[in-house]
Amino acid sequence: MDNCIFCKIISGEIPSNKVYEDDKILAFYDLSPQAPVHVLIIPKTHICCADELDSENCEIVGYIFSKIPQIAKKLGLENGYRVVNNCKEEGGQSVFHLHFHLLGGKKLTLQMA
Ligand code: DGP
Repeated sequence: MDNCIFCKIISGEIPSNKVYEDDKILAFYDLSPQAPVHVLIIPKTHICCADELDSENCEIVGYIFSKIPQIAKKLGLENGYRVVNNCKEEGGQSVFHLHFHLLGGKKLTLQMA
């Protein structure tokens, strides 16, 4: 999609530090890490946000979660991690291409807002 930062990362137009890639998804380090390990996992098809998911396109979410254990292991997150999705403005979303934050590398506190 034009003017989507993450679509440009997928196409290679914007460089990223990749952790995992296959034909459906890409995982790369977040530019502004909020934890010692902070990776973003995105589908290669453009979906704006979790609120845009429906029965036609939601399969990719299960696929992403099926790959998270493998990605977490590669990142050394054997002791645990957090997966976060921010949805739309009031949910704290700033990049409008569906993504999951994979955070870890320390004992995380519960911060709801
Ligand atoms: P969110 O606020 O949930 O939409 O998270 C968007 C994240 O994307 C935020 O943590 C910073 C990250 N980010 C924004 N632009 C870039 C970029 O160009 N490269 C990388 N690696 N991360 C980015």
